[in-house]
Order: sequence, then C-alpha cells, then structure tokens
Amino acid sequence: MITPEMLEGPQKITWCTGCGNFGILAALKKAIIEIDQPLHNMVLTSGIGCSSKIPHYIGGMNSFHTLHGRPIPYATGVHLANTDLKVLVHTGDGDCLAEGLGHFIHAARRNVNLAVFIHNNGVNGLTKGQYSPSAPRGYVSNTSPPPPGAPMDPVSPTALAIVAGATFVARGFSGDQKSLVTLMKEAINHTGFAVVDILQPCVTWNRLLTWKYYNEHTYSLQENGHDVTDRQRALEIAMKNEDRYPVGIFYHSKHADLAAGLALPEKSKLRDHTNELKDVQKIIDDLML
Ligand SMILES: Cc1ncc(C[n+]2csc(CCOP(=O)(O)OP(=O)(O)O)c2C)c(N)n1
Ligand code: SF4
Ligand SMILES: [Mg+2]
Repeated sequence: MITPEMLEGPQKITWCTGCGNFGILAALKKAIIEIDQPLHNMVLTSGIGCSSKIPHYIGGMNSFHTLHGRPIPYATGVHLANTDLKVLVHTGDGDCLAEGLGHFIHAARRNVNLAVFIHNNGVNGLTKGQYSPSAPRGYVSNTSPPPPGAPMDPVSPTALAIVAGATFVARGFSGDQKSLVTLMKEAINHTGFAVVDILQPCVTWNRLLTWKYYNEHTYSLQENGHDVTDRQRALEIAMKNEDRYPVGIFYHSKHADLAAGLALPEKSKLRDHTNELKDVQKIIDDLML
C-alpha cells in the first residue's frame, strides 16, 4: 500500500501561496495512492518552470528534472529503454507549447505510451509572467502589447493532441480535485499518448485566469453527455475558443502505441544491456571508419 508519507518530497515547496500547482500536486499524489502500483515502476520527468519543480516535491519515485521544452523526449527515452516503466511528464504551457511544441506533436503522432500533464496557467510563471502560447487573445502582460492586448488566438493543446494522434485527451482544473484525480488515473492507466491539459491559476502574474474565473467558467463534458469515442466532435469542442471551458475527457481510443510497432529486443530490454567500455570503443571506431 502506498501511503502519503512515502510520497513526501525531499525539498521545501517554493510555490507562491495560493498557486494552482498545489492542487495538481495533491491530485497527483492521490492518483498514485489510488492506482497503488509499486513506485519503482513509475518515473516522472519535467522541464523547466514553476510547474516543472514538481519532482522535488514528490518522493518515493525516480524522477528527472530536465531541460526547458524537453521533458517529452527524455520520457520517451526512459520508456523505450524499459517499457515496463510508466512515465509521467509534468510540463508548463510555456515548456510544452512553445519550445517543446514539436516534441509534443510528434510524441502524440507516435502514440508514445506517456501520461503528459500540462500545468496551463497562460504565462511563463518562473520567468515573471510573460504571456505564453495558451494566453487568450487580448491578454495583456509585460511582453504582450498594451490594450487591446495579444493579437492572436491561443494554442489549444487539446485540439493539437487530437489532430496529431493522441489516444487520450482530457482537460482538468486544479480547483476540481475529484475530477482531476480521476482524469490523472485514467491517463496513467492508458496505454498510449495521454494528455491532460490542467487549468492552473498563477496567482502572482495572471490576474485574468483566476480561481474565481475558472470556477465560474468551467463545465463538465461528461455531465453534458459527450461521446468520448467521437473524434470529430472532440475536435470541435477542443477548437471552441470561448470563455467557457469544458472539463473532462474529450477523446479516448485504443491504438497500438509506439513500442508495439518498434523492433525492440524481444528477450531482453535495453535496460538489461550492459555496455562494456571496450564495446563502446568499438562502436566509435566503426563510426570513424
Ligand atoms: C532552453 C531554455 N529556454 C528558455 C529558458 C527560460 N525559461 C525558463 S522557465 C521558462 C518558461 C516557464 O513557463 P512555463 O513552462 O509555462 O512554466 P510555469 O513557470 O508557468 O509553471 C522559460 C522561457 C530556459 N531556462 N531554457
Ligand atoms: S509565479 Fe505563478 S505559477 Fe509560479 S509559483 Fe507563483 S503563482 Fe505559481
Ligand atoms: Mg506557465
């Protein structure tokens, strides 16, 4: 049995008081406790940002705080080296939808067996509130134009994921713990590329997308009878650029994941290969020929 004590992180949390990241961390811990699988079978990767500090705040599992925009390629490597591991990716909207966007699209296209959690606060929180690709049209920040503000529509991670080929696409809200825990569990248990876009207030920089705003502007897809197997309808909903945000599962399907289509060693996993220094030298020598 996994206990909250086992998940206690090694470092003091430095997020601002009231930050939406707290709700995501709490939901993640609850999801892991409820899934109740050995912690050594899970690995967490993150990029760079306030949200990406999460590996320091959760204990008991292996994790990798990587480079800005790159947690998905790291996660893909970990997963393919040992497909027994379930790899969770925690990434910010800046991390995933700006520098990391190419990785996100191609991992979805390849249906890599990963659970990707986007901490979506509309800003680059760590670097002091510049508008991110998910900031709404008209958003004013220290890097977007003064009123009338950002002159373009936001990137929709749910729409991009559906179009690119992700097989589990959902949206959660940090303030709705019950639904978020359920979505995180489903994403982790899914075989294939799973994305949960998580609405996460940044109380320090984003004065538009606040707790109050999301409480008043979110509604449940499932309570409105959405068919999660209807990809076209899921895309229509994901592309709606309104100030009401559907929360829940947009799309869910079963397709072979990347590992199933690759010629991975059948009898031994990459993790079982030990490369002696002389073998590595031989590879280098061969390449030099
Ligand atoms: C390669 C690289 N590019 C840019 C940066 C600067 N940088 C650090 S965090 C960040 C944005 C973080 O925003 P987001 O991913 O949304 O995370 P948040 O802080 O909002 O949780 C940027 C641009 C960096 N550290 N490394
Ligand atoms: S700056 Fe924003 S995202 Fe970062 S810890 Fe503070 S409230 Fe959270
Ligand atoms: Mg952000």
